[in-house]
Amino acid sequence: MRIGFVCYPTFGGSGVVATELGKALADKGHELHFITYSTPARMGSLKSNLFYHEVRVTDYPLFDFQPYESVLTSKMVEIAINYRLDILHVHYAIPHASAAIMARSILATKGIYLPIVTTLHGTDITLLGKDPAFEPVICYAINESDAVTTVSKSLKQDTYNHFGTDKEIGVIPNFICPSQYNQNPDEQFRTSIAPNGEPILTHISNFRPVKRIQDVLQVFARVRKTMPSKLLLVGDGPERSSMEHLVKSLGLLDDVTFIGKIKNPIEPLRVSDLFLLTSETESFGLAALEAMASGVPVIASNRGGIPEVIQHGQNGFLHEVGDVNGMAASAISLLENTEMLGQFRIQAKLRSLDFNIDHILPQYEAVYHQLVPHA
Ligand code: GMT
Repeated sequence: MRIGFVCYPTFGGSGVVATELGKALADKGHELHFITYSTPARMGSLKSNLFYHEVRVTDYPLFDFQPYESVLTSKMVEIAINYRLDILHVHYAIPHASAAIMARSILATKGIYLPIVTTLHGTDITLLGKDPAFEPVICYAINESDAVTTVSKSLKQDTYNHFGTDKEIGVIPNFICPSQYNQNPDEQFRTSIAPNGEPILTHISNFRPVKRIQDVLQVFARVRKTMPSKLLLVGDGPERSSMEHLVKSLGLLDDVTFIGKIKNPIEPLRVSDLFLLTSETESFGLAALEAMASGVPVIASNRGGIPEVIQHGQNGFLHEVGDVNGMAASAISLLENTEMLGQFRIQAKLRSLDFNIDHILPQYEAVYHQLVPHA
């Protein structure tokens, strides 16, 4: 099948899921065309059936705001025609799904049928979806897509709640590729972070307010009061400098390391003992699943799709949003009990295998085949 993929090329969860899915589909023999404004962060090396088409917006002096959505639409039309795409799979509602609907209409005027699969990832529904500036466009894009999927049952319910749509929505969870998690930890890196063998707690995100990184720091401050320990913060975003100030005012400068954006989050996960995800909400929590695949239990908030991934008391602990005392108590109880921590590590890895890409990829293929039975 010839499939167009539109996604954000960044390190954000939706871009990562789209890129890994696209690569896996190409490995299975499909022809994959990524259409986006820069090379997807997790793209890796190109293959003969894996293409990247750049959407380049020309900087006309007339525009205060560059019309990216129009240029993206034109690119989708061009690629669909030139490469005879069978289907277009867009990740994130805006502007990808709305642009795709426009592209489909343009193609229809040329006698070309291009079905659109839209995968909703979270903030397109839970944050932007609530904003009247976007709501009508997102709702239209959902209703007009040929198939819609969400990455968790919780996000499906949120979509119904926010948009009052009766569109049929399939749930296809996010996934991991287990083979990426088989390497040993980099002991030199571990020693550089925790020279005396202290436990390492880790958080990875795009440092947006929804992640509540202040809670990560408050949890760590409580753990640090009880035992020598280290906190590794991976990623970057709008909250980073205020969090650096908070680290200073909590007196944690010697024990917290900000390592910024990195290409491969599995490297820090391999040296971690616990993962913290204190978000206000998460449609799924891909970072938590990646931690579990690395054998790292997770302390998290019990919101959104997180409970569909982490099993409380087996491979992690879930608490109310903002319950930093509860989260810290759970973290301390695990770190103080090496036998329990070992069990949780095994259970975390086992649980992650429920999300093996080998189970998930056929679910997407089934959606494509339903829309294009003869491709
Ligand atoms: O986590 C983010 O803020 C990035 C965002 C994105 O759209 O890239 O992530 C969302 O999609 C991920 C992949 O499906 C999910 O694992 C994340 O839970 C979701 N983030 C939120 O719902 C806040």
